[in-house]
Amino acid sequence: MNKQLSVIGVPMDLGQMRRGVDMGPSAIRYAGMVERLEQLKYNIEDLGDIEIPRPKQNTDEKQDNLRNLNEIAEGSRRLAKAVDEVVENKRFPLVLGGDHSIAMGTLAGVAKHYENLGVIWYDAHGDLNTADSSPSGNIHGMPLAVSLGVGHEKLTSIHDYEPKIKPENIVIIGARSLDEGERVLIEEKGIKVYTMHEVDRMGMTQVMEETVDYLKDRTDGVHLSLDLDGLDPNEAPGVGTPVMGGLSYRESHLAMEMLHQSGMITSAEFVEVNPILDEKNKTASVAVGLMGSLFGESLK
Ligand code: Z70
Ligand code: MN
Ligand code: MN
Ligand code: MN
Repeated sequence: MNKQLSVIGVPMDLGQMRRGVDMGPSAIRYAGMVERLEQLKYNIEDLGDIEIPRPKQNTDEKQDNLRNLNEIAEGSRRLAKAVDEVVENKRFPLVLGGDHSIAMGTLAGVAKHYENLGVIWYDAHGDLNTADSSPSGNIHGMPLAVSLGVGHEKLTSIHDYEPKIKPENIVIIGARSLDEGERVLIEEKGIKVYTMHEVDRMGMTQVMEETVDYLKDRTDGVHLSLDLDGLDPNEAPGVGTPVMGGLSYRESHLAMEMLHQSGMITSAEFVEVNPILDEKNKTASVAVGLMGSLFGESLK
């Protein structure tokens, strides 16, 4: 794995309705991220936080079923530029959310540098909605569709190219809440999904072996987009949209350890940590622990 890490915080809370997720980057840093990764002999450069525009209109107002469209598009452009520069400098971008809408900017910055960027989407949700299919108008439910080039032009065109990724290079893990339009898109595009049903039947070991196997031949880099709500809310309570029956702490560490062993991860983001909804920074600590496993902590 690339030992040169650049950390970028994204205090974004405009992609959904719960305030507080903009404090996610601070909570993750406060949980000891830098110290943890320095122990693993990484060189860490913290680039601080991206400035996110404040919405002019009331956040409750949603134009075209796309709440805060212009502010999110602008924030994503700024993030894409910063991430692009990190990859350009041959460093590993580690992005801290913020709600999951930030993945549009992260992927825009990363995918430019790869022919076939793989994406592991570790999440209770598919985040494959469009303005037409979204039940909420919340853009954090749309970033994976947008990155495929499906959605509003102001979002799909971020960083001046599209699409960012190809459907056959995506693996979704932990899904247990998919809207009707998202199921249609998964079917239409042939996206690989391991729902909780498959995780329970096959076990996380086989899910990760298959995921690594599937991505290793077809991709030239892999981005991990980890939404903390992929985990069970008993173990990661500080998230805006908890869904019961999630991936366990143990399964998640195993998944991160196996990704480390694969050596295939070239960028990562940890999103949806909301310290206001958390219990004593538990979810941020879980995020930092998972980073530890992803970046190579081991007991032997
Ligand atoms: C729902 C929507 C979502 C995250 C919730 C929820 C989407 N599918 N994404 N929490 N991270 O509103 O589109
Ligand atoms: Mn570049
Ligand atoms: Mn998500
Ligand atoms: Mn989610």
